Amino acid sequence: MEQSDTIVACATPWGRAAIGVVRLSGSGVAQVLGEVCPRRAGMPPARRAVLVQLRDSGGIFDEGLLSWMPGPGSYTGEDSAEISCHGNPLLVERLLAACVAAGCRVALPGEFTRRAHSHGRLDLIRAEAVLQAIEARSPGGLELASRALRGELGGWLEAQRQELLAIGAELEARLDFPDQLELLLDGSPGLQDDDLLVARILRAQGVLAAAAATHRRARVQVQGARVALLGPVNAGKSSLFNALLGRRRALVSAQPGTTRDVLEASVELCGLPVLLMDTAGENLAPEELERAGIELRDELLAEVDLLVVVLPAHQLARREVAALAARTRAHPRVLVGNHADRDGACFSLGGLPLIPTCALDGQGLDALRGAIAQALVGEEPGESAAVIASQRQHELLLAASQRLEQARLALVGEAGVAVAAEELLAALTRLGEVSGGGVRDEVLDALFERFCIGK
Ligand SMILES: Nc1nc2c(ncn2[C@@H]2O[C@H](COP(=O)(O)OP(=O)(O)OP(=O)(O)O)[C@@H](O)[C@H]2O)c(=O)[nH]1
Ligand SMILES: [Mg+2]
Repeated sequence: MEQSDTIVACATPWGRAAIGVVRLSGSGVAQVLGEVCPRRAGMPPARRAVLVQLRDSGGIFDEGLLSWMPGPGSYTGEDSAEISCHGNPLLVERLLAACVAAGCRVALPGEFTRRAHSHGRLDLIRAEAVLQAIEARSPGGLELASRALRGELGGWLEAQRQELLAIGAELEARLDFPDQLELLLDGSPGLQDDDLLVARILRAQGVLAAAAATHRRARVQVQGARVALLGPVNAGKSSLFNALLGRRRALVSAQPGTTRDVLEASVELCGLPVLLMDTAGENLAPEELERAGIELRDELLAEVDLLVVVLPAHQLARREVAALAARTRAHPRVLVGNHADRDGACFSLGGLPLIPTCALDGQGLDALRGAIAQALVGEEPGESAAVIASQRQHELLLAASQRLEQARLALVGEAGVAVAAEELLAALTRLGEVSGGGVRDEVLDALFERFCIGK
């Protein structure tokens, strides 16, 4: 991948639509435009849409709107352009081919945003926020992305960095002037005694740890979670699936083995976007078709974030129940005792509590929704001014807070000021990496690969 290439990509989804948008970036854009949509008047005014005719070696094939955005004030920091043509994939394809014939290379996923980052137009926090804005599956996730894009997260991070720098200066002073510290402490109101410094490190560490702890909920808000209902045949999985969705999506019947294919539907549970899946029931002696359904279900289980194991509360002695309880032990799961309205219903299995539900009258559904949300995101995190949706940022903040903890322990223990100063420096480095300082190329590769082509 050459940074100097002029790149082109379609920035809208593939398919028929009102328009299709093709994006270009790089030093050769003006020349490419001169071939693909030449104007007698030369280059159009910057950042204004003008009507142009699109042409290739076969002649004029469409007309569209061209926006010319010369660097360095563009998204990528390079000369850039966007051409909106009519939204037929054949036309978009032809426009892309015309740009390639005029000297462009087709862009890699995320390459426009990566260029924006390498030209200093976007730090990594905002580049990741762009990705979140595209990926977000809930209004809450969009809000997080928008706040990070507006620089709130970056501002918060900078404030933490300044605080660590100030703590670092205090540590350095203790290292540089160990003998004169008494004197310095007396003479300089900026220098505090060790207890205050330790408290200050503890506070900074708590702030970083609290921000890192917001990650589980934020990640689900942005990416959504996959939750599968499974259980013995006739336990009422499809009935619960319908009840949670609030509409009749799955077939329900008293005949065991009703569900065979995996059914999926999106639903919001306690404000979290969830892809809910209904699956074929566990049956110890399945007929062939049912067995195929069970295989399909088992393939899927590796990919889900949470299992809702639906058990018939009035028939917990069934062999399928014990088999399922054992088989799902290692998965994150919520155990449900459905058919709570039946005689003999029991809500404990081998000492584990079951959430009582009745899919017919909706009893226990709110408790089930709450238990699913709780299992997905854990306890509500405590107050934090920053919310972290990116796994990468989460790990860095956690690492920084752990380094601060080490710094504090060094200061109160045997290790001493020099070790504390080293740990503090390491925490600062981690913090710097959040916005992109000193981040290795492989990390950038992995990050931008997750973008779509054309972004
Ligand atoms: N009394 C009572 N009946 C229920 C309850 N939930 C489901 N049923 C009934 O149990 C039967 C089986 O329900 P389904 O939802 O199809 O069960 P399933 O687990 O999806 O079954 P398979 O797809 O065959 O694995 C139907 O007749 C439902 O009406 C409940 O909570 N109480
Ligand atoms: Mg079913």
